[in-house]
Order: sequence, then structure tokens, then C-alpha cells
Amino acid sequence: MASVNDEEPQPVPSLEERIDSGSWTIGVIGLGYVGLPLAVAATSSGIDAIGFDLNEGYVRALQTGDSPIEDVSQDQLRAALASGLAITSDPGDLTSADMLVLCVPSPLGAHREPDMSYIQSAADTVTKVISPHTLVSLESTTYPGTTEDIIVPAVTAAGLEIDKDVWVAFSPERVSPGDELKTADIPKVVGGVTADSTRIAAKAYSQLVAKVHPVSDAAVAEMTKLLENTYRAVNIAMANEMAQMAHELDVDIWEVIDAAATKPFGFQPFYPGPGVGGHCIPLDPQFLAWRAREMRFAPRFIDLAEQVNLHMPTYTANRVGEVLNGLGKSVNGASVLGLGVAYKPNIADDRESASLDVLRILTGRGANVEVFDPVVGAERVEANGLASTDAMGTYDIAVVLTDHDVFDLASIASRAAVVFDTRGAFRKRGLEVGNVVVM
Ligand code: SAJ
Repeated sequence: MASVNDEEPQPVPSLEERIDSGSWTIGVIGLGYVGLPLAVAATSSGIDAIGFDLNEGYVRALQTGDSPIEDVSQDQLRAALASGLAITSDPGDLTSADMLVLCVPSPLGAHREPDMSYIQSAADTVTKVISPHTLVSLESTTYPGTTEDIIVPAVTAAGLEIDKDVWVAFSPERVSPGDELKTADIPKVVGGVTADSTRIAAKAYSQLVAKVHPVSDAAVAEMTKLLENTYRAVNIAMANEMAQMAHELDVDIWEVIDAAATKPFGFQPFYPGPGVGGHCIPLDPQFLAWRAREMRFAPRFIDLAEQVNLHMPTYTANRVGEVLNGLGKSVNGASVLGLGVAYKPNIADDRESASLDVLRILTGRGANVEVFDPVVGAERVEANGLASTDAMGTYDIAVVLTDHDVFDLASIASRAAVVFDTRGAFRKRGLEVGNVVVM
């Protein structure tokens, strides 16, 4: 009978075997509105998760169970921490990860060109911490070619070889802030730089989300995300231009859209507004436009949509002037109540918010602007250089810019000479109020 020390050393399970067995570790780089929900989702799927972020103060807050991310409640974070989720600001803690997922910002620079500095920094971290037999997935929205251009060189710089001891893929994040759908419920597109990378990445993600859609390579996955959000930007721009035409024709665009939406096929309603905010729709199409121009292709739809959407704050301010003029008042000196600075309803996020542009233009034209947004909060309103109010005063005009459910629009309308509703908010609530003018 062989003694213990004669036993053959057990072969180390391959990455694929570790993933198949369900006993593997995911390392998430970047714990924002994409990374933190992913790390929590992994933990609740029984996968060991290590969340890494550069910001030590932010990490300390997360370690105490304090979640600033709307889609991760305090309770969810605390439950994940109790189940073993590790949060760290030490990249060295990532060396044990079988899968490294990069969920870092991909903003645009001052001239709306891609700012790849965060992705490059995360890739440099991967080079430093990666061990052999690891899967690397980039989730940050970016131009087609980024995974090949930045992530592959990062892993080869660590001395690793694709399909031998490292696998690389792209999988676009599809988090919709404030939406009911959670990370695990949203289908995940996955494209590897090789067929093996696609297969292994699809296996890993299938343990994290309900449905995985593998595609033939990373560029397809990168472009999928850009198509999704360019589709939105272009259709929102069309709604914005339709609204301008409807105004010239003295037709209620909101009634037109609701009527068109009765068509049970071939039509998805998009709605006009004071402009397009958030960190996805105004920005993502520009990654595609930038890459297209590199290939000497003119992305006309993307450019036209951007022109229309970027003009909406000015158009909205002009309409406010027109409405005040109808009362014999001018913008200069008018008391204006701005309702909502968040970029979309019922969330506390004012990034790229068009509401801020509208209110700044009106302020620049001499209006006395006060802002009511109880979701974003007075502190944030004032941090944007605007005066906050509880909307209990009387106003020459109230402008609905973001349609938070919390607004008591009938009460506000009773204290304004006129309301300019850029969101069809009164119609949505079935409120028939005489002094409301729509976009
Ligand atoms: N907007 C309009 N009219 C519309 C729709 C939106 O003016 O018909 C404006 C909104 O007010 C906002 C901006 O456009 O200022 C963006 O709105 P959004 O509904 O697209 O919300 P986002 O920016 O949070 O987009 C995210 C995206 N998710 C990802 O990129 C993973 C987007 O793909 C989702 O479709 C969207 O959430 C969603 O449906 O909630």
C-alpha cells in the first residue's frame, strides 16, 4: 500500500476546471456603479469576490458596509461582506483572483475624445498582480479595438501567453441606474480575443448572470454596447427634433408620441426633453465616432444626434423666454423655479445633467433661478452654483426639467404664473392644469 509520501502530487485544477467546479475567485477592479454590484452579485452566487478600488477613503466606507451606490443597498453590501466579500485598496490582494474584471471609468476628454487613462491604469495593475491561469475581462465602455490594444499587451507584459496561461475578453456593462433590473438579471454579451477566451469567459459569467450571449470576438462585444447607446442617443435626438417641429405646427408632441406608441410593433417611444444627461448616452456614441474618424469614416447620425441633443438646453431656455413673453414678462428679472437637476427621474445623479445647462443659461440671461430637487438634495444643488429652495414660494415660471415622482406638481402650478413642462409630467399624471405649457 503506497505510503502518504509516495502519493502522486495532485494536478492543479485548470482555470476552466476551477470555474466549472464553482470554486474560484473573482477580482473586481473599480467599485463604482458597475463594479460594486458585480462584486455583490458574485458573492451572492457563491463565488469568492475581492473588490479593489484605488480610493482608500471610499474603500474604508465600503468596508464598514456604507454603500453610496444606488443599486447596492446597505443591507446587500453588509450581507455580501458577511458572506466573505473582501474590499481592498491594496492591489496585491488581487493576486489570488482567477478572474480579473475591469470596471473603471471611461470618460471623454475636453475635446470629447476617449480618455483611456483609467483603463490603462487598471491594465497596469493587472500587469503587476496577475498570476498565470487567469481570465481578464474589460467591462468599461470603449471603442472597438481597446481590448486588443490595451488589455492584451498588459497581460503579455506580465509574461503570460493568450490561450496558454491567460484568457482575455470584453463584456459590456449594462447597468441601468435606478432600474428595477439588477446585474444578475441582465443578459451579458461576452466576446474573447480568441475562441477559448470567449468560451471560458462565457462560463465564468454564466455563474454570475442569468443569461450569457457569446459573440465571435472582443470588437463585436465592444461595438454592441456602442450600438445600444447610440440607438438611444439618435432616437432621443429624433424625439427632440420632432418636438420642435410639433411646436411650430402647434401640435402636442406628447399626445402624438402616446398615439404612435399604441402601435404594437415597429415603434418604441422616445420622448423630448431639455437635453441628454448621464454618463452613458451623451458619451458612448462619441467613442464610436472617434474610432470611425480614425478609419476616415464620417459618423453622420452620431454627429447630428449630438448637435440636436446639445442644442436642447438652449432651445429650452428660448422656449422659457417665449412663454414669459406671452405673459408680458422677460427672462431678465423673472423668478424661475427649476424642478429637478438629476439627469433622469428618481435618482440622485446630476452628472452631465441638461437641467443644469438650462438653468445656467437662464441665470446668464438675468433670471432669478431657484432650484427644487429633493432627490439630488439642496447640498448638491448648491454645489452646482445654484440656489436651492423648497418650492413653497411664488414664481413667474416653474420649469419641469426632471420628472421626479416626488414632485407635487398641482401644488407647484398653483404658485407659479405659468409652468413650462419639458417632460410631459402633467400629462403622465393625468393632471389638467390651465397654466401649463408643454415642450
Ligand atoms: N432621455 C430623453 N428622452 C428619452 C430617454 C432618455 O430625453 O426618451 C434623456 C434622459 O432624461 C437622460 C438621458 O436621456 O437625461 C439618458 O437617459 P437614459 O434613459 O438612457 O438613462 P441612462 O443614461 O441611465 O442610460 C442607461 C443606459 N444603460 C447602460 O448604458 C448600461 C442605457 O443603455 C439604458 O437603456 C438606460 O440606462 C435605461 O434604459 O434606463
